[in-house]
Amino acid sequence: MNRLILCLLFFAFVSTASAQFDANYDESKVPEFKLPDPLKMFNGKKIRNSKKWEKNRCPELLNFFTENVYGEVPGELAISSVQILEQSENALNGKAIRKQVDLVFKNHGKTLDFTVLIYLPKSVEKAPLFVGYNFYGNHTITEDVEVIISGSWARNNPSFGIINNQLTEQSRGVRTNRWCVDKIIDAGFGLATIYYGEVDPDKDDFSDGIHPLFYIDDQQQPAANEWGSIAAWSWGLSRAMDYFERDNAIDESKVVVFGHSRLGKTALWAGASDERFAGVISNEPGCGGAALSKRRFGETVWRINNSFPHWFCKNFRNYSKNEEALPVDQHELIALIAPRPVYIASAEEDRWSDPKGEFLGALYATPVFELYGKKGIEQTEMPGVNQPIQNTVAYHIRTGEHDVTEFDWEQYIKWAQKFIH
Ligand code: GTR
Repeated sequence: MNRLILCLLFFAFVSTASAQFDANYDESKVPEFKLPDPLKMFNGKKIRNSKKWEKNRCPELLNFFTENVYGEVPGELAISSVQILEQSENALNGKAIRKQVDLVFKNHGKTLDFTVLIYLPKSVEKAPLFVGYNFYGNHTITEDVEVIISGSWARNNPSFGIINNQLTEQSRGVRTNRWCVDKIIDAGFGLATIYYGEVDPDKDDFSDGIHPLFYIDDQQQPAANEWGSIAAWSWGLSRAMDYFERDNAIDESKVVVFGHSRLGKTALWAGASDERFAGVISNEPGCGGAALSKRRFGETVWRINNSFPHWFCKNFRNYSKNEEALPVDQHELIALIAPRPVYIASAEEDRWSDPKGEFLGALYATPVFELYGKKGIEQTEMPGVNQPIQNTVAYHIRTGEHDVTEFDWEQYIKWAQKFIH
């Protein structure tokens, strides 16, 4: 590796580490703030029932998050063709069906495709399904040698054998720890996953991924109210859902969208903006996910907009170092999923994501679920570590760091078996 690259890597590391160091982790320094009431319209009118919520408040909140946080998708685009790249009735030692399905999109003379890897339990005729993105390619979630390696751009990670931004055989199975495929299949659920970089490479560059398919004339980037990468990734999940609706082996009424971290933010937005998802699991989504922005604990709106200028729409920058001006907060994003079940999870050592802020996001979303007679979070104190609260709104904080673990999946599976009907 040449010196310049080493220097750049060093500075990237130092600046991330110092960002995390500079952040506030002191509860006594959390500013005083007034949280918007999800059951009060922007004009002050109170919402008293689910009908009024659906007719008035839900649309105005959804509209605010669309225009000012994640960004609008500039148009509709249906799947142009579905190609089954590979399929087997004898996957995972014979207990599962495997399909690798390529979804192709065409618009304005441009094409994009992404591959959905699907495992379905043979024991179930029409399987309920978890769907979620992975960070380093479908072949990283399993040791299964038949899983096709994506040719799309990937962030370099020498420890996974990813150099020159290309995924390789060396990274097969490196993320099995985050996916628990066998447990999922044994519980009677299917699993679908997509490499997020195929929908939009995770870099501040709007010339690649799905965005250019919607550009008009010589447009170079989305407008200030149009989609960043999180909304683009959410869009991809909705298109995967379009496919699930066509696949007879999948129960499209029981698709739970899952994601970790930036992809946990994505899962929340996908669930909020597409009612076809039967439930949402958001693992350690932090700032711009489930954590309350107004707490300014750990990562802040300013920091996230600076470190990842492409994740949100440009309008979100109006709230950098200006969280008090936000007429919404992230508990209202969670509320948009009501009455469908939603699970938020934190990790004790993941202070950058603000576990308490994530818990409060779930807690303060609860009144909207209660409008439907559903149970949310009923205690105002955070539960102890490794002591999940599992209602329609579920929450846990486990020991350990920012990651997805077997403990997390065990809770998600148990909860889904109870709440996804
Ligand atoms: C961090 C970012 C977080 C979180 C995380 C991840 O660097 O600051 O918001 O999304 O990345 O996605 O792993």
